[in-house]
Amino acid sequence: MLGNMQAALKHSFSQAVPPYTITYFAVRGRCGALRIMLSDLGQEWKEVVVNFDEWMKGDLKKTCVFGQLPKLQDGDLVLYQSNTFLRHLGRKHGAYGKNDNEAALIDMFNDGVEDLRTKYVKMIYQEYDTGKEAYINGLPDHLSKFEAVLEKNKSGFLVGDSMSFADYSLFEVLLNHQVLSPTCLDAFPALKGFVSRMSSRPKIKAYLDSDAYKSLPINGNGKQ
Ligand code: 6SG
Repeated sequence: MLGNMQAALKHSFSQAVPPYTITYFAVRGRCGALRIMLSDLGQEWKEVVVNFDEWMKGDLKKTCVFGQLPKLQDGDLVLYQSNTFLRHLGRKHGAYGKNDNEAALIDMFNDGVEDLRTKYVKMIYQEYDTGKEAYINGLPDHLSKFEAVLEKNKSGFLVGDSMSFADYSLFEVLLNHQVLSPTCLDAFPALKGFVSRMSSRPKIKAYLDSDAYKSLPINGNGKQ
């Protein structure tokens, strides 16, 4: 009897607790795409917010595989590296293509997005005052590559005819770039259409309209 009750309690408890926990600083940063993806997939998650003073004590840093956040927990599985999170969710929730070839192309485009994200982060944290203008001037060169892909693949997604984790990552990086330079997509109708379609997916729209999203700065140094 007690065993049954315990089993029942355990069952209801495990349903009430979100399967995913994100541990990160109070920024969109490297969890922006992940949170949008979780929202669109209808997944619940818990946030553990780490502040600067707590982080500087070093105790948490010591426990992190690469000494950095974000961390994603999925039950007993503990992951680091933001693009690993996207791949994990892609695998679990059917957002990693229909076959190995599509998966390889999705990896390729996600790595292309990562290259742009890395350049963006470097400009934001290391050379915002001196390098922002040159960065914006150089953007069409990067954006035109993604424009060409979306123009060619008529489905509206980067690969095949369904959503992948790379689409969420591209979408989020484009949102950040529209904050940096509101007109940056004007010459790219396919990218503009992509952002508009992604933004109007009901679960993404609800998340982007939420305080949880709006209250977080894009970056940790107040620049955007
Ligand atoms: C910073 O670089 O947030 N992790 C960051 N910084 C702290 O001690 N390749 C992996 C990945 O994709 C990169 C991880 C990433 O997951 S992300 C980290 O751990 C360290 O290295 C950008 C971000 N910045 C906010 C921030 C961190 C330290 C200074 C500014 C928030 C504000 C102050 C403290 C915490 Fe802050």
